[in-house]
Order: sequence, then C-alpha cells, then structure tokens
Amino acid sequence: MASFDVFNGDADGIISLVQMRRADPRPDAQLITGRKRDINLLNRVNAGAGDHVTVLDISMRSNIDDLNRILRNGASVFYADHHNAGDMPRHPNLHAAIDTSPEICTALIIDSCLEGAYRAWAVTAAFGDNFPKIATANATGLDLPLEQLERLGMLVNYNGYGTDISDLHFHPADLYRALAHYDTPIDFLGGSPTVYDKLNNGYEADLHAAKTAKVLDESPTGLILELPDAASSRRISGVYGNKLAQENPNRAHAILTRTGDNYLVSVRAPLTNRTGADTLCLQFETGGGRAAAAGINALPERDVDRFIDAFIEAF
Ligand SMILES: [Mn+2]
Repeated sequence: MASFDVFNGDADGIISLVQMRRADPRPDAQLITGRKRDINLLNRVNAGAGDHVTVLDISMRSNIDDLNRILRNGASVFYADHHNAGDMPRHPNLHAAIDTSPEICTALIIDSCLEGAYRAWAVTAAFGDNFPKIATANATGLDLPLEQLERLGMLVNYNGYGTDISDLHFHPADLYRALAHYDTPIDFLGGSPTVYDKLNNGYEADLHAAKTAKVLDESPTGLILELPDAASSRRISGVYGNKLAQENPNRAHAILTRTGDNYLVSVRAPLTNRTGADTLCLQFETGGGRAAAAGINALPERDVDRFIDAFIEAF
C-alpha cells in the first residue's frame, strides 16, 4: 500500500501538508508537487487498489480526469481545496473537504479538520496565500509573533514562482521537508535559520533588482515596467506586482518580463477599480485573464509600443 502526497508548491499547499503530516506522519509517502502554477499534478499519480492519495490546494476541476482514473483504479483519496471544483464525483473512496468561499484557504480547511492543532502554521499559510485579515482573525487570543509569521508565509509563497522549477530557490518538496520537522513556525524559525535566510536573502536581492527595472511609462494612473530575462525576474514579478498594487491602489500596473524575443506581460487593474485588465490583454494574440488581473504570454517586441498605447488608453 503506497501513499501519495500531492500538493501545490505555494505556501498554502506546503503548509497544509505540514499540518497533516505532523498529525498523521507518512514518512514513506511519495511527494508530488511543482511550482505554484503547476496545478495538473494528479496526472503524475499512479495509484491503485489499497493506495491512499492526499491532494491539497489544487483545483479539482483541473484534475478531474485523473481523479476519476485514480478512484476507478481503487485508491482512496482525501481532497482538500478552495478553488473552483467543478462537478465533484460521488465515490465512496473520495473524502473531499472543499470550501470555495472567498474567506478561506486550504490550510484553514485543514486547520478545522485538525481542530486547530497546528494553528500557527495555518495562520502562516493564510498570510502567504494573501489573506492577511483572515490570518489575523484566526490568531485571535493566541500569543503569536504575527509579523514574523506574515514574513515567513510571504517568503514560502514567493519561493513557488518561476517559469521552470530550476528558477526556484528550493524545490517545493524540499521546502516542505524543511518545514515539516517542526510543530510550529516559531520552532522552524529558531531551528532552521539557513533555510529562512536563503529565502529572505533571495527575496531581498530579487526585490532590489526589480526596483531598478526600466520604466517604460509612468503617470498618476499607470506604471509600466520592464524586467530583464533572468530567473530573479521570473521569481519576483508576480510578488512585486502585488506589492506595487498594495502601495499604489489607485494606479494600474504592467510588468513586462523579457523572455527571449518576446515579453511575458502581467497586468493589474487599480485595486480601487478592478476592471479593464482583460479587455486590454485580449487585444493581443496571446492575451487572457480576468478583469482585475490579466496577462499576455508572448508579446512580440514590435508590439510593445502598441501595448503601451493600449494600456494608457485603458487606464
Ligand atoms: Mn491556496
């Protein structure tokens, strides 16, 4: 009988599993994870009768065919998540804890399954998954160093970003193993300073590089930046875009990250008026996304001026 632990490589996925394996150790489980945007993870699971699969923080809708295959092959599955699940299959071997309300992340779903046994970890994950208010609310009455937990959650989340796993400071499975030694994040911070320092120093260096990015256009209502073709850009662009948006809520932002001959474009509408990002990006061949946050996968260099004009027009 084999065990498979399948989890998103971001703070929410990693820390959900940390809580579960503190409560129910499975040292022989095969770890299946990837960078944050790698969500089709169940296709790597070859489980059969008698095997057990734990799935954390990846959309059931995106993995439904493989979930059905695994259930058909006779494995049992525990599935916890907060993303859109689509039509959940009914199967006696599927135990699902799905809550898609906007006020919850997977680590908090696990926290309630475990009756708060590893609450400090859950709070750290909620910070890392960009739910600061919910994180703080769940720490009420506990004497926790919230600033430290917020920083740790942000750093674990940051580690998940990159175009390829080789961009990351730690493979998410290795980062999981480093955290899973400890009952609390406070113990981790005291016990594994080299892991923390590598993340923290990496973040600071990437952020420093991002702050020197070339400004393509700047006005009171919008900022367009260009980042160079480098792993540091691929790690920091998403986190940096969110940070700029938080600091300038009335301004729209676009970050163009050079990738070979093209640019990977990430657009954030102003936080105070979260519309227009999708219609802007859809004007370009490889564009798509949501009203508040959208992107273009490969913007050719010759289209950069047209993009700048369209961005100014949109915001
Ligand atoms: Mn999550």
